[in-house]
Amino acid sequence: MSQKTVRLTMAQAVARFLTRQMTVIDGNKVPIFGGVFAIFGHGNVAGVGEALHGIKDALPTYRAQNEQGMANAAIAFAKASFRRRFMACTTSIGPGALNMVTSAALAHVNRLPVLFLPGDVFANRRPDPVLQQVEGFADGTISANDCFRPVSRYFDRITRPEQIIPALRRAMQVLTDPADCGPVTLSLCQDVQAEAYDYPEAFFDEKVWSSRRIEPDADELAAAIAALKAAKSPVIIAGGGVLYSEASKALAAFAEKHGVPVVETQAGKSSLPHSHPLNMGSVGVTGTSASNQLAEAADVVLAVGSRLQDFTTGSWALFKNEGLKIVGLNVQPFDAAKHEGLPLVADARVGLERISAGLGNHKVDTAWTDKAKAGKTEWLKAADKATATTNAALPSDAQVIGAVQRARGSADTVLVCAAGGLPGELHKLWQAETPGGYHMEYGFSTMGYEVAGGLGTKLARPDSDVIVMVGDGSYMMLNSEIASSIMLGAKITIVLLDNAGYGCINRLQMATGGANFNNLLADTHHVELPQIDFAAHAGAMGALTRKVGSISELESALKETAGEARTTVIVIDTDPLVTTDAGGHWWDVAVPEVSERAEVNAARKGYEKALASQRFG
Ligand SMILES: Cc1ncc(C[n+]2csc(CCOP(=O)(O)OP(=O)(O)O)c2C)c(N)n1
Ligand SMILES: [Mg+2]
Repeated sequence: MSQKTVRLTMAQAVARFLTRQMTVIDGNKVPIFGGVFAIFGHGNVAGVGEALHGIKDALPTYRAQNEQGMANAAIAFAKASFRRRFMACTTSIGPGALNMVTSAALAHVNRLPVLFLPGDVFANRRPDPVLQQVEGFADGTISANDCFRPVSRYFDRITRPEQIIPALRRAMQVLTDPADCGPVTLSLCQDVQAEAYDYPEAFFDEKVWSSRRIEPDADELAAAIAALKAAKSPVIIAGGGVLYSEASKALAAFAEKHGVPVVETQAGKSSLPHSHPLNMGSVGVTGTSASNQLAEAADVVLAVGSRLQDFTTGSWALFKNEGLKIVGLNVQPFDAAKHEGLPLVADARVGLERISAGLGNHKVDTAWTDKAKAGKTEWLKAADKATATTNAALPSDAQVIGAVQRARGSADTVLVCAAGGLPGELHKLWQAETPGGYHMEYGFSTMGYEVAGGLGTKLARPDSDVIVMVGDGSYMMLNSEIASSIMLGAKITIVLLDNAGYGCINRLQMATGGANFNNLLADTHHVELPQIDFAAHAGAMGALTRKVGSISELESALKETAGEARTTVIVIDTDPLVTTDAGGHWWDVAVPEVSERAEVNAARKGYEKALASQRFG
């Protein structure tokens, strides 16, 4: 059999292949790759760079400022697209490539698809060692890119041009697989990028990908139905999998029909509208009192699309019911069986529908649902109090959240955040009405994700009002994609809360008995305290900026700049010490067993007491 072939470089084959991968969104066929972020250097400019130029009308290339930033933007694009679409990122070798490793881990933890195409050293080894080559004394096959291996769902190094055929096929399979989904790294040796090969034309045939919905196994389904039928006090934990499965309607129908209250993880928040009577809000360490009192009493927890990380489970001290049963409804068996759960390996939407059908008209005793509703009413009073404006000299994060909500909270808003004190406050207090209206990267909680994440979100959802809330610490770590957002005309609004340091870590330090040390700028070793003019800094990158002096000024600024086409940064000074007392739960942070500090010894006593309520499973 003679196959029709086309002679291309390996990099040209990659580029052409990417343009042929499609998916269907709302009935329209669209490219599954939303674009390529690229920072060129030796190792990708000649090979991949030439190839991307050749296809730039079919697949746009975006020039970013920092590899970690662009990778975070690409990952945010996938998250905001509910994993239906994703992006590729290409870098030079060495430092350019390694700048993406943190992002690879971020995507790995959060189960988000992204295709990394770092350049690699010469496969033929003739010019070795090339600039930026890491030389292993004992292993000739090692390059810097081996760092991607533990944080990639699929890693491959391309040392011959024809290897790209199976590698790209496998890459697409991983990127589109709901269970194995995560970062793929194809490490492209620079000489091989430029090498020509006669590729089969069929390799470039258009392929339309759809999302697989896994049906449950009959025995697992029967066990899950039996557990829920017997439950007196069931609770549903809605994780990110609910959003990725677009299962919000099925979840609402399930909760209403069977009277089961829903609590939300950081990744799962916005699964149900905040106003839904059975949405109890956030759960766990940053949970509402409404959610946590139900979780404490629950005899059956139906965990839907959740990794059950420590913030969700209160480090496994949250659930107090002796006979607790966890039903793990998850596409990934690894997650479904956690903590001796009854696994129900299935797509979230399909799983909810099948359990519901099995339950028929079974409904939990109304006393349990009424308790939930009463708890929510109580919580909403506490939340209103926390977000209301006072005449304190410095506002709290909660008050800033209240202002952003009042000024710009709508069905079109997407709130983006990742690290610092804000995720906890937002988890408790932000009121999201639309699925995906809350975009929190809290699997890895990576400082510096916020601004870049806002950019990626805007690229995925150009019609949304993307609002980034970020602390001064996170902003200082990575802010340069503000310039990219200006270049791309991708308007985001950044609310920067300046409390002059790492407020949340300072509070954690105090809570564990530590001295105030090296977190707030005032507590650092310094010759001069930095007085950072954040508005001037962001303005220098082209953003519109405002520095506001109060909550009411913030609200006005947010309203006035809503219609602006340009990325806007609004800076407000905040109190580093105040957080919302209501709600919340203990979190396991190991306190030193011996110390010369009396405060540490006291904290250790409290810690040991708390450990006693931890379930070990
Ligand atoms: C890349 C990275 N480095 C360190 C941390 C640990 N960390 C978590 S929050 C935080 C401080 C965040 O400061 P800021 O953004 O100002 O928020 P604040 O705590 O003041 O609300 C630190 C250092 C992290 N999550 N990510
Ligand atoms: Mg801060």
